[in-house]
Amino acid sequence: TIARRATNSPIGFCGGTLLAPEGKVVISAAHCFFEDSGDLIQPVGEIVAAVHRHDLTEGPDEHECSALIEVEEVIKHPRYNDEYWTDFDVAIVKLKDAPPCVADGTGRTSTAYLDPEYSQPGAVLRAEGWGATDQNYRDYPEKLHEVYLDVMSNADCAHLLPGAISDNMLCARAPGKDGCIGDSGGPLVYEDEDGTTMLVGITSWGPNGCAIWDEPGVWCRVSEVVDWIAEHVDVAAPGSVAPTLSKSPTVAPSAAPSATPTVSPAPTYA
Ligand code: 4AZ
Repeated sequence: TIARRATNSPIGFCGGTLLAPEGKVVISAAHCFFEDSGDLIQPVGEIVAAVHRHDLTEGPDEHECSALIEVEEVIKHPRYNDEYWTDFDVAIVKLKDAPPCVADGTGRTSTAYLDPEYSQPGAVLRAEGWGATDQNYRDYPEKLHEVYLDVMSNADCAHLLPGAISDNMLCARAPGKDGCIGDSGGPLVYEDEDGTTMLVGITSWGPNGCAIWDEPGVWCRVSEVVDWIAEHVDVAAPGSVAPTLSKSPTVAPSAAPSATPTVSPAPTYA
Protein backbone atom coordinates (compact mmCIF):
# COMPACT_ATOMS: atom_id res chain seq x y z
CA THR A 1 0.00 0.00 0.00
CA ILE A 2 1.11 3.55 -0.55
CA ALA A 3 0.81 5.81 2.45
CA ARG A 4 1.50 9.30 3.66
CA ARG A 5 4.49 9.38 5.92
CA ALA A 6 3.43 12.40 7.95
CA THR A 7 0.15 11.06 9.24
CA ASN A 8 1.81 7.84 10.38
CA SER A 9 -1.51 6.30 9.52
CA PRO A 10 -1.62 2.58 9.00
CA ILE A 11 -4.09 3.14 6.19
CA GLY A 12 -2.60 3.77 2.80
CA PHE A 13 -4.26 6.03 0.27
CA CYS A 14 -3.69 3.89 -2.80
CA GLY A 15 -2.48 0.56 -4.05
CA GLY A 16 0.37 -0.27 -6.37
CA THR A 17 2.19 -3.20 -7.91
CA LEU A 18 5.87 -4.03 -7.49
CA LEU A 19 7.38 -4.35 -10.94
CA ALA A 20 9.34 -7.54 -11.60
CA PRO A 21 12.09 -8.53 -11.35
CA GLU A 22 13.72 -6.11 -8.89
CA GLY A 23 10.60 -4.69 -7.26
CA LYS A 24 12.26 -1.30 -6.97
CA VAL A 25 9.54 0.33 -9.04
CA VAL A 26 5.86 0.50 -8.17
CA ILE A 27 3.28 0.89 -10.92
CA SER A 28 0.32 2.87 -9.63
CA ALA A 29 -2.31 5.37 -10.77
CA ALA A 30 -1.45 8.97 -11.68
CA HIS A 31 -4.49 10.31 -9.85
CA CYS A 32 -3.09 8.95 -6.59
CA PHE A 33 -0.27 11.49 -6.76
CA PHE A 34 -1.27 14.29 -9.13
CA GLU A 35 -4.02 16.87 -9.26
CA ASP A 36 -6.01 17.09 -12.47
CA SER A 37 -3.80 20.08 -13.28
CA GLY A 38 -0.76 17.82 -13.16
CA ASP A 39 0.72 19.26 -9.95
CA LEU A 40 1.79 16.83 -7.25
CA ILE A 41 -0.79 16.48 -4.48
CA GLN A 42 1.99 16.17 -1.92
CA PRO A 43 5.77 16.23 -2.01
CA VAL A 44 7.38 12.95 -2.96
CA GLY A 45 9.28 12.97 0.35
CA GLU A 46 6.02 12.56 2.20
CA ILE A 47 5.04 9.37 0.41
CA VAL A 48 6.14 5.90 1.49
CA ALA A 49 5.48 2.45 0.09
CA ALA A 50 4.53 -0.15 2.67
CA VAL A 51 5.53 -3.46 1.15
CA HIS A 52 4.46 -6.96 2.12
CA ARG A 53 1.93 -5.71 4.57
CA HIS A 54 -1.30 -7.61 4.21
CA ASP A 55 -2.78 -6.66 7.55
CA LEU A 56 -2.86 -2.92 8.07
CA THR A 57 -3.34 -3.31 11.82
CA GLU A 58 0.11 -4.86 12.12
CA GLY A 59 3.15 -2.63 12.35
CA PRO A 60 5.02 -1.79 9.16
CA ASP A 61 7.93 -3.93 10.31
CA GLU A 62 5.77 -6.82 11.37
CA HIS A 63 7.99 -9.44 9.79
CA GLU A 64 11.24 -9.68 7.87
CA CYS A 65 9.62 -9.11 4.49
CA SER A 66 7.63 -6.01 5.40
CA ALA A 67 9.12 -2.55 5.14
CA LEU A 68 8.35 1.10 4.67
CA ILE A 69 10.35 2.24 1.68
CA GLU A 70 10.92 5.85 0.74
CA VAL A 71 9.94 7.15 -2.65
CA GLU A 72 12.61 8.66 -4.88
CA GLU A 73 10.50 9.95 -7.75
CA VAL A 74 6.98 9.76 -9.12
CA ILE A 75 6.48 10.15 -12.86
CA LYS A 76 3.04 10.59 -14.37
CA HIS A 77 2.11 9.71 -17.88
CA PRO A 78 2.51 12.80 -20.08
CA ARG A 79 -0.97 12.24 -21.47
CA TYR A 80 -2.70 11.83 -18.11
CA ASN A 81 -6.20 13.37 -18.50
CA ASP A 82 -5.41 13.85 -22.17
CA GLU A 83 -8.58 13.24 -24.12
CA TYR A 84 -10.81 11.89 -21.41
CA TRP A 85 -10.97 12.44 -17.68
CA THR A 86 -8.53 9.98 -16.02
CA ASP A 87 -7.14 8.90 -19.38
CA PHE A 88 -3.64 7.36 -19.07
CA ASP A 89 -4.05 7.00 -15.32
CA VAL A 90 -0.62 5.54 -14.64
CA ALA A 91 2.34 6.61 -12.57
CA ILE A 92 5.80 5.16 -12.12
CA VAL A 93 6.87 5.28 -8.47
CA LYS A 94 10.60 4.78 -8.11
CA LEU A 95 11.59 3.49 -4.68
CA LYS A 96 14.89 4.25 -2.96
CA ASP A 97 15.40 0.58 -2.09
CA ALA A 98 14.20 -2.75 -3.36
CA PRO A 99 11.84 -4.59 -1.00
CA PRO A 100 13.78 -6.96 1.27
CA CYS A 101 12.25 -10.23 0.14
CA VAL A 102 12.67 -9.38 -3.51
CA ALA A 103 16.21 -8.05 -3.12
CA ASP A 104 17.31 -11.21 -1.30
CA GLY A 105 16.31 -13.33 -4.28
CA THR A 106 13.89 -15.48 -2.31
CA GLY A 107 10.84 -14.10 -4.07
CA ARG A 108 8.84 -14.15 -0.86
CA THR A 109 7.44 -10.76 -1.83
CA SER A 110 5.62 -11.07 -5.12
CA THR A 111 6.17 -8.87 -8.13
CA ALA A 112 4.37 -8.69 -11.46
CA TYR A 113 5.43 -8.31 -15.08
CA LEU A 114 3.63 -5.96 -17.42
CA ASP A 115 1.30 -7.73 -19.82
CA PRO A 116 2.04 -6.32 -23.28
CA GLU A 117 -1.08 -7.83 -24.80
CA TYR A 118 -4.50 -6.36 -25.15
CA SER A 119 -6.71 -8.30 -22.77
CA GLN A 120 -9.80 -9.69 -24.42
CA PRO A 121 -13.39 -9.60 -23.23
CA GLY A 122 -14.19 -12.68 -21.21
CA ALA A 123 -10.84 -12.92 -19.45
CA VAL A 124 -11.12 -13.38 -15.70
CA LEU A 125 -8.70 -11.21 -13.76
CA ARG A 126 -8.00 -10.59 -10.09
CA ALA A 127 -8.20 -7.17 -8.47
CA GLU A 128 -6.69 -6.57 -5.05
CA GLY A 129 -6.67 -3.83 -2.51
CA TRP A 130 -7.68 -2.36 0.82
CA GLY A 131 -10.46 -0.25 -0.66
CA ALA A 132 -13.97 0.22 0.69
CA THR A 133 -16.11 -2.89 1.00
CA ASP A 134 -19.44 -1.10 1.24
CA GLN A 135 -21.44 1.20 -1.01
CA ASN A 136 -21.04 4.20 1.29
CA TYR A 137 -17.23 4.10 1.45
CA ARG A 138 -17.30 3.67 5.23
CA ASP A 139 -15.96 0.17 5.71
CA TYR A 140 -12.32 -0.48 4.95
CA PRO A 141 -10.76 -3.91 5.47
CA GLU A 142 -7.74 -4.55 7.63
CA LYS A 143 -6.53 -7.34 5.38
CA LEU A 144 -5.85 -7.29 1.67
CA HIS A 145 -8.95 -8.26 -0.29
CA GLU A 146 -9.18 -9.83 -3.72
CA VAL A 147 -12.01 -10.26 -6.21
CA TYR A 148 -12.24 -11.96 -9.60
CA LEU A 149 -13.75 -9.89 -12.39
CA ASP A 150 -14.71 -10.43 -16.03
CA VAL A 151 -13.18 -8.15 -18.63
CA MET A 152 -15.76 -6.34 -20.80
CA SER A 153 -15.26 -5.13 -24.33
CA ASN A 154 -14.57 -1.40 -24.52
CA ALA A 155 -17.57 -1.06 -26.84
CA ASP A 156 -19.91 -2.60 -24.26
CA CYS A 157 -18.37 -0.46 -21.55
CA ALA A 158 -18.65 2.74 -23.59
CA HIS A 159 -22.31 1.94 -24.09
CA LEU A 160 -22.79 1.95 -20.32
CA LEU A 161 -20.44 4.87 -19.68
CA PRO A 162 -20.90 7.05 -22.75
CA GLY A 163 -18.16 9.48 -23.63
CA ALA A 164 -15.87 8.30 -20.86
CA ILE A 165 -14.01 5.25 -22.13
CA SER A 166 -10.76 5.56 -24.07
CA ASP A 167 -8.67 2.82 -25.66
CA ASN A 168 -6.32 3.16 -22.71
CA MET A 169 -8.96 1.94 -20.30
CA LEU A 170 -10.28 -1.51 -19.50
CA CYS A 171 -13.63 -2.23 -17.86
CA ALA A 172 -14.37 -5.23 -15.69
CA ARG A 173 -17.18 -6.35 -13.46
CA ALA A 174 -18.74 -9.25 -11.60
CA PRO A 175 -21.97 -9.37 -9.62
CA GLY A 176 -21.41 -7.69 -6.26
CA LYS A 177 -17.65 -7.31 -6.85
CA ASP A 178 -15.61 -4.29 -7.89
CA GLY A 179 -12.73 -2.05 -7.08
CA CYS A 180 -13.72 0.88 -4.87
CA ILE A 181 -12.41 3.99 -3.14
CA GLY A 182 -8.95 3.18 -1.82
CA ASP A 183 -8.20 0.47 -4.36
CA SER A 184 -6.86 2.91 -6.93
CA GLY A 185 -3.41 2.22 -8.28
CA GLY A 186 -3.69 -1.42 -7.34
CA PRO A 187 -3.43 -4.46 -9.58
CA LEU A 188 -5.66 -6.25 -12.03
CA VAL A 189 -3.67 -9.41 -12.67
CA TYR A 190 -3.61 -13.03 -13.69
CA GLU A 191 -1.08 -15.83 -13.38
CA ASP A 192 0.23 -17.29 -16.63
CA GLU A 193 0.97 -20.99 -17.23
CA ASP A 194 4.28 -20.65 -15.42
CA GLY A 195 2.67 -19.06 -12.39
CA THR A 196 4.08 -15.67 -13.28
CA THR A 197 1.87 -12.77 -12.25
CA MET A 198 1.02 -10.51 -15.17
CA LEU A 199 -0.30 -6.97 -14.68
CA VAL A 200 -3.15 -6.14 -17.05
CA GLY A 201 -4.82 -3.18 -15.37
CA ILE A 202 -4.28 -0.41 -12.86
CA THR A 203 -7.33 0.41 -10.72
CA SER A 204 -8.45 3.81 -11.89
CA TRP A 205 -12.04 4.94 -11.46
CA GLY A 206 -15.71 4.13 -11.38
CA PRO A 207 -18.66 6.27 -12.37
CA ASN A 208 -20.79 6.35 -9.28
CA GLY A 209 -20.25 4.11 -6.35
CA CYS A 210 -18.96 0.58 -6.53
CA ALA A 211 -20.24 -2.84 -7.57
CA ILE A 212 -23.21 -1.40 -9.45
CA TRP A 213 -23.73 -3.84 -12.31
CA ASP A 214 -24.43 -1.28 -15.01
CA GLU A 215 -21.55 0.93 -13.92
CA PRO A 216 -18.43 -1.17 -14.31
CA GLY A 217 -15.12 -0.35 -12.72
CA VAL A 218 -12.45 1.10 -14.98
CA TRP A 219 -8.76 0.23 -15.06
CA CYS A 220 -5.86 1.77 -16.94
CA ARG A 221 -5.00 -0.70 -19.71
CA VAL A 222 -1.38 -1.71 -19.14
CA SER A 223 -0.77 -2.87 -22.73
CA GLU A 224 -1.28 0.74 -23.86
CA VAL A 225 1.29 2.19 -21.47
CA VAL A 226 4.01 -0.48 -21.50
CA ASP A 227 6.09 1.44 -24.02
CA TRP A 228 5.95 4.61 -21.95
CA ILE A 229 6.92 2.72 -18.78
CA ALA A 230 9.83 1.13 -20.66
CA GLU A 231 11.15 4.60 -21.52
CA HIS A 232 11.68 5.26 -17.83
CA VAL A 233 12.52 1.97 -16.14
CA ASP A 234 13.76 -1.48 -17.05
CA VAL A 235 10.83 -3.58 -18.12
CA ALA A 236 11.75 -7.23 -18.26
CA ALA A 237 9.73 -10.01 -19.81
CA PRO A 238 9.11 -13.15 -17.77
CA GLY A 239 11.93 -15.64 -18.14
CA SER A 240 14.39 -13.07 -19.45
CA VAL A 241 16.21 -13.11 -16.14
CA ALA A 242 17.75 -16.53 -15.87
CA PRO A 243 17.82 -18.06 -12.41
CA THR A 244 21.30 -18.62 -11.08
CA LEU A 245 21.66 -22.37 -11.00
CA SER A 246 24.72 -24.08 -9.69
CA LYS A 247 26.37 -26.17 -12.40
CA SER A 248 28.51 -28.01 -9.94
CA PRO A 249 27.17 -31.50 -9.23
CA THR A 250 29.36 -31.85 -6.18
CA VAL A 251 27.73 -29.14 -4.09
CA ALA A 252 24.15 -29.82 -3.22
CA PRO A 253 22.17 -26.61 -3.02
CA SER A 254 20.76 -26.04 0.41
CA ALA A 255 17.38 -25.35 -1.11
CA ALA A 256 16.41 -26.68 -4.50
CA PRO A 257 15.50 -24.03 -7.04
CA SER A 258 11.74 -24.04 -7.16
CA ALA A 259 9.27 -23.15 -9.82
CA THR A 260 6.85 -22.11 -7.12
CA PRO A 261 6.77 -18.34 -7.30
CA THR A 262 6.24 -17.57 -3.67
CA VAL A 263 5.99 -19.06 -0.23
CA SER A 264 4.36 -15.98 1.23
CA PRO A 265 0.73 -16.31 2.28
CA ALA A 266 -0.62 -14.29 -0.62
CA PRO A 267 0.61 -12.19 -3.52
CA THR A 268 2.07 -8.98 -2.23
CA TYR A 269 1.74 -5.59 -3.70
CA ALA A 270 2.96 -2.31 -2.43
C1 4AZ B 1 -11.29 4.97 -6.41
O1 4AZ B 1 -11.63 6.12 -6.33
C2 4AZ B 1 -12.15 4.02 -7.17
N1 4AZ B 1 -15.82 1.10 -8.84
C3 4AZ B 1 -11.60 2.87 -7.66
C4 4AZ B 1 -12.39 1.99 -8.38
C5 4AZ B 1 -13.72 2.25 -8.58
C6 4AZ B 1 -14.26 3.40 -8.07
C7 4AZ B 1 -13.48 4.30 -7.36
C8 4AZ B 1 -14.52 1.29 -9.35
O2 4AZ B 1 -10.28 4.57 -5.87
